[in-house]
Amino acid sequence: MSEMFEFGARDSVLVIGLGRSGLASVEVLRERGVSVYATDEKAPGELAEPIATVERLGARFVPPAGVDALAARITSAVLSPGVPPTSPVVQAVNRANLPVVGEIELAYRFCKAPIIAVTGTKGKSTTTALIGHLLRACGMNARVGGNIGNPLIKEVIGAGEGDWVVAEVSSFQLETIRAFKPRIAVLLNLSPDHLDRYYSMEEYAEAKYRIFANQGLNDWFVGNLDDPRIAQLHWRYGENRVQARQLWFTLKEHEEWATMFRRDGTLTYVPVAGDPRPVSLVGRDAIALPGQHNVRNAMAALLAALAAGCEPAGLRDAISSFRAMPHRLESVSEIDGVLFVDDSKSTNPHSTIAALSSFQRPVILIAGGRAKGTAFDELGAAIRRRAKAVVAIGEAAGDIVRAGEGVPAIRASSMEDAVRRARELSAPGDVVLLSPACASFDMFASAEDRGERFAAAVAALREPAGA
Ligand code: UMA
Repeated sequence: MSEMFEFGARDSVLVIGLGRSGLASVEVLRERGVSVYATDEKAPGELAEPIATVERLGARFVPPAGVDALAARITSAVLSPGVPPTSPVVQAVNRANLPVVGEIELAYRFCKAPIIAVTGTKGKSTTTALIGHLLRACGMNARVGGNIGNPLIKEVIGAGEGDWVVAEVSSFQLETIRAFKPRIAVLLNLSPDHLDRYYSMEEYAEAKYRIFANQGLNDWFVGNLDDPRIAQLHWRYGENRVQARQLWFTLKEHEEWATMFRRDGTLTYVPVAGDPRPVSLVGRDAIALPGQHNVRNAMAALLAALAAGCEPAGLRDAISSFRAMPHRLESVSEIDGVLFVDDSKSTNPHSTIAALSSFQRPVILIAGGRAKGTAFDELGAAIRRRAKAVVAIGEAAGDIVRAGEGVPAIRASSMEDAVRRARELSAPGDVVLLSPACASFDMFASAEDRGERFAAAVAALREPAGA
């Protein structure tokens, strides 16, 4: 186990990055009487607001160039997930041999409640929210946070020993854990993503595997047996790297090592204690989320909830009342028989491939944005299989058009233009699907902003200009 260091009144901590994660860390550390310095590599002209917040909280802003000199006066640093370890500020702290951890580690140190942590390339937020929903429906107190949007550190403060904290954790956040040890770790799937930050798929997968690195025999690991990069963690298929008790799920009808599988279309569970006869848990129809990938997300969430102590009977009712989250295969509107679906949170090709296979109707795909170093070949094959037409946007528009060669494609200059053109290409019975396969930052403030602009453009189709 790595060395333990404190975050107490005698410590001085540098918080790096002043977005949601960094500002929440400053706030909680200050509440605990820690001396806090904060830095951010944004252009000085854009820093007025975060500096004002930091100062209001009683912390001091230090420009990046001042971090080398500051290093002698601090005991550790808390790093925001979006700041890569290669950043000059992180390098300056490393040169001084000081511990650098992330907000997730900080949250873990302050957390009294057991943690359920969820990671994977896609489906993290849906699964995290679903676990929170299932636990609450079973009468437990569950707080949900992390990569899903609200910093985990704010959620753990106030959570008691009898509560649960459900955390969505990204590979970026897992890079900077040390002692973080979830009671239940969920690993959903692994496909290429963030290859602008990682040198290889292997390096990315290793960051994700950190979710179970500190787990012991009393903890639980929930894994996807259908994903080869995860199945290899099962002793039967490869290395036995997971110390925790293991719960595996598969979409197959039966699989010897699975704790949850499908039997006659019903999600079926093999109890790990007591009577080992399989229990029919819920039918596919009870899960009001489109796509096979969401059946896997539901299996993972059900296993996590069972490991947390939920009773199967309570889970049956609970799962049917869960609805899609905003910007994740969210039906926005139906106009003259054309369904408009917002899947703006699909920021990598594999999410978009899953979205394309979720519909049995012709799809007009709106995709593109800022690519994240991932290849588009597999997406191109899925476009050819599933899409009737493509409307490409943003920096990656050319790559998307090239990948889907053979399928009619046009480029659009804005979201409004893209929605208008997709509407022109559509016929009753079609789906217009925004599922970009890319990050949003070339044209929008965030993936949420992109989804909202899509919904607004769809609403405008109902009200012709000047009406
Ligand atoms: N910054 C630097 N140097 C850099 C990069 C950024 O100083 O090299 C500064 C920026 O100027 C900015 C701040 O750091 O002021 C932003 O920090 P951040 O990028 O870590 O963003 P936060 O607002 O703190 O949001 C983070 C997560 N962002 C990332 O991981 C990129 C959010 O996940 C998360 O919801 C939030 O903490 C609360 O936990 C978002 C995300 O895109 C949704 N995650 C990636 C994904 O899902 O693919 C991993």
